[in-house]
Amino acid sequence: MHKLYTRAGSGGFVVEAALEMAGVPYERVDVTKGVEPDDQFREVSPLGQVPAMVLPDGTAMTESAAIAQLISESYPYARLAPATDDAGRPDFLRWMAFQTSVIYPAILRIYYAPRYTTDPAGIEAVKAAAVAEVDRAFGIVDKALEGRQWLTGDHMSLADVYLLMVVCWHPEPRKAESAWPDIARVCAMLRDVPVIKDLNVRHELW
Ligand SMILES: N[C@@H](CCC(=O)N[C@@H](CS)C(=O)NCC(=O)O)C(=O)O
Repeated sequence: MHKLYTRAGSGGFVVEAALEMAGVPYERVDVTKGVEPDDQFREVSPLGQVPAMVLPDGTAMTESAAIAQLISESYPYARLAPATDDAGRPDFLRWMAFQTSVIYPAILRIYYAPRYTTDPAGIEAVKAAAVAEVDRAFGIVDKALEGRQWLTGDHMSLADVYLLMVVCWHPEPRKAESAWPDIARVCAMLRDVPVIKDLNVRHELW
């Protein structure tokens, strides 16, 4: 069985959504924020971060986007991502990578700002620059959504679920409604998907 190290409100959200949408049973291990990781968790996740997953064959994996993508490939019947020969595949790969390499790290700079400067007086500046970077990135995603239903075209994918998650982490979680209307539209559709709605009872993202 898959074993998922996660925490409410964390990047574990997209992985839990993927497993649940695919109907894959998994064991959830809740990792408490701020508590020094024990040796077993550190072995699975050297940075002590969630999500981290141990596959049924014992392989350990970190990185939310990589885990989500692996699940989509392992259970293609769930249609969590466009197939490799689908026209939506390049967009899927692009937006998963963009979100995990541009948006997620910028959000970490907001909430873990002291890690990103050796100057205590610079913390607020780190946060302000990170918010500006997140806003710029959401502007790019919003533009890409113009005239299309989902990030990859006509079918919802994990790239959209990832987007909902990172939008909810914005320090002004309702900003999408006024600033990024197409992102707000996609998020509204997702909040009505039963699995996502149920998952939010635990994650309280919105
Ligand atoms: N690149 C990683 C980032 C994971 C990450 O930063 N997770 C946060 C929670 S959302 C965490 O566990 N932070 C604890 C820490 O860094 O000490 C991913 O995409 O999974």
